[in-house]
Amino acid sequence: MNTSDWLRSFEATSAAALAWAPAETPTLDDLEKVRLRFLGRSGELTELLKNLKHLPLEDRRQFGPRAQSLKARISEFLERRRLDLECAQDLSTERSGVDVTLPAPPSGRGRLHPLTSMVSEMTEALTLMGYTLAEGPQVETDWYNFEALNIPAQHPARDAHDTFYLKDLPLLLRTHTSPVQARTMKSTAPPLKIVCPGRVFRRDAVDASHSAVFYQMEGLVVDRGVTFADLKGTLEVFMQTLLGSATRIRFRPSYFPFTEPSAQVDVNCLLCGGRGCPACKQSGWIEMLGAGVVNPNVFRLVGLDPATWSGFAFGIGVERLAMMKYRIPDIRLFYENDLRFLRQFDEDIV
Ligand code: 2U9
Repeated sequence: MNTSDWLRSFEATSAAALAWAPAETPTLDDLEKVRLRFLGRSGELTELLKNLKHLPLEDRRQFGPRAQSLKARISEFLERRRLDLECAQDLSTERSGVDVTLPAPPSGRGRLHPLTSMVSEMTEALTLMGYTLAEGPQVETDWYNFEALNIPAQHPARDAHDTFYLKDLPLLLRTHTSPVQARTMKSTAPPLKIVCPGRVFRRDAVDASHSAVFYQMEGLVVDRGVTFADLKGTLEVFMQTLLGSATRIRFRPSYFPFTEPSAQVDVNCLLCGGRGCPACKQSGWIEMLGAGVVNPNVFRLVGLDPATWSGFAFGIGVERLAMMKYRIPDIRLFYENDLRFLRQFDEDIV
């Protein structure tokens, strides 16, 4: 074969190779046919390369590299298409049983824990009435948790607080949120109107209505000339905001070391509408809050003059309210994080 014959073949092969367009959806077989046509043992390019040796040295030097580069281009192109095809086949539903075109399953939207939303709702009911949020540490000193609240050592009220003490430290886990109010009264000059929600701890035996960890919300107002009537009006509006405008409350005498006089406050039973049911022990009322007029001793302990300042305070258990509002029979449900329970509180996604 002379150079001009070789060149003619080379041009024809190049044109054929460059004109070759894969079928729209080539199969692996299509690709193999193309590979054999050009690069097979007696493929068009293979033959050309074999014939190179019959050309004069000069011509070999000139045309050899062009033929090699065409071979490399075809090889590389076919290899890339082969990998694409294999990949597509692996992903195909038939092969893998997985339809990669399906939309991903919803990842699930998080939401606030029902107790967190209950706390927010309760806090908002009071901030609407002009209260400010106040928070404090969960680990407290004996002074803020007890002494400042008129519960000195040996006071019988301490027994009811089954306290967790920290090992080797003069500290405890707060048994109520009242130390937050004591701290605020010491740090901030009255008048004050604060709402103090938070986690509290008691070494109680756990059952359907007791948990060693629970949430409380307390409110405190300190001003000149505050009366028991202000307390009654506030709690009525507070409960009506949370439970509906038909809600009624009633006061019964009680005792707390930090308030005098003190009261237990009941709301009419939501479950039976006041007619009487097992939840309200047939009375039509459910005990919901504790409250009272701030004891002058508490003012003195935090450095305020009880002749000038007066106030009222109240406390409410968050779980207890949520249990009545959502008819939850067992406090432990709030702390087990069973998704079947938590999902019942999913908000509508708009
Ligand atoms: C200061 C002065 C007075 C807070 C009060 C209650 C009544 C009360 C309980 C309700 C249910 C706690 O979660 S519960 O068990 N709370 O009955 N708390 S008056 O009085 C204060 C607090 C701080 C300085």
